[in-house]
Amino acid sequence: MLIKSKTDIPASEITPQSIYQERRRFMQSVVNTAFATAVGLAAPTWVAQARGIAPSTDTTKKPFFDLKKSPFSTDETLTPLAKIISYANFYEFGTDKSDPMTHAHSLVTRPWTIEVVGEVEKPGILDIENILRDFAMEERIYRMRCIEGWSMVIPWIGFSLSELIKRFQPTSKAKFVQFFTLSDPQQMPGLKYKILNWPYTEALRMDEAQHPLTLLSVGLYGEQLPNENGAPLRLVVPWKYGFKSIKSIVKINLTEQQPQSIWTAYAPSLYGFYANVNPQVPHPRWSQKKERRIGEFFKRDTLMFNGYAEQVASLYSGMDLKKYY
Ligand SMILES: Nc1nc2c(c(=O)[nH]1)N[C@H]1C(S)=C(S)[C@@H](COP(=O)(O)O)O[C@H]1N2
Ligand SMILES: [Mo]
Repeated sequence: MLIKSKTDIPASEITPQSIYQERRRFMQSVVNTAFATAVGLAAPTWVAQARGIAPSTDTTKKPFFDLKKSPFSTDETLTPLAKIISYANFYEFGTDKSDPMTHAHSLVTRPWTIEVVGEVEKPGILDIENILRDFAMEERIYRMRCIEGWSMVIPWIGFSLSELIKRFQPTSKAKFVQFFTLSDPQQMPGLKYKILNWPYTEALRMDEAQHPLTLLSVGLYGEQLPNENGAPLRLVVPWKYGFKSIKSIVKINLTEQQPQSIWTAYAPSLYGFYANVNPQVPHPRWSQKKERRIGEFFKRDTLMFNGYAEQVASLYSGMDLKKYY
């Protein structure tokens, strides 16, 4: 076994990605928990390095080990961690892409609970620590496309939303799943600006929510979610525009009627309930035909359902996707 010692490599050469890639290869080839722990201790510094600040000693940012690799993963080039953190939409912290990096440190992610209510036999509250302990986490590398025309490839960590929904036993009336982000002006400076009708909410149809691709994410790049990307728990729906993938969830409500989301309430003609990635349905402001993969120069064609048509197209058979945009 040949492992180059960390001390042989100048710090400037240790990028989050190179460590991560090296570690992935390593984890794939050996099962050695003691050594994995030693390697893992370096992990919490990656996010801090990417932000250009001192490493956090926060023990809630523990890395993940021995993750199952999801077969749903793409093998496209990963977007660098520094880009994922610094080019983010999280309006609770401001509307610029870099605002979350400047302000999201004030988000307090422990203790954190998620309340599940509505059309369920067993409404209740889950603690994030229990979620991390009880659900089998896996790595899923997904494409993500924003309606603004940029895209990324992100190595998420999480588990299918369907696993969580199951626990609360939906009633036969449950047709939609609605999500709420934390709304605390003390922690979220962007809430001062009433540009949107806070709290941030989103919703999925029940079959979309239960689709195996639909992920509840608790981490990326091998460690727990950076605040900028929606710590400690956020939704990831890879065949829909980014705005559906709601961050920092505190409440889930199962409903019989189709709920509004923050964006459909803001401008129903611009933001539809479905928001499936669809190059054929233009947005008045941004064409949806092409996209810029962050880090690339030339634009690429946007794929139907963001390239996940094989898995999800059947959810919409018989629907006019120009009408149900
Ligand atoms: N609570 C909340 N969730 C949110 C947003 C937001 O402003 N607030 N922005 C959405 C948009 S428009 C996008 S493109 C994605 C971006 O996720 P990322 O920054 O992790 O890439 O988050 C979505 N989830
Ligand atoms: Mo977005």
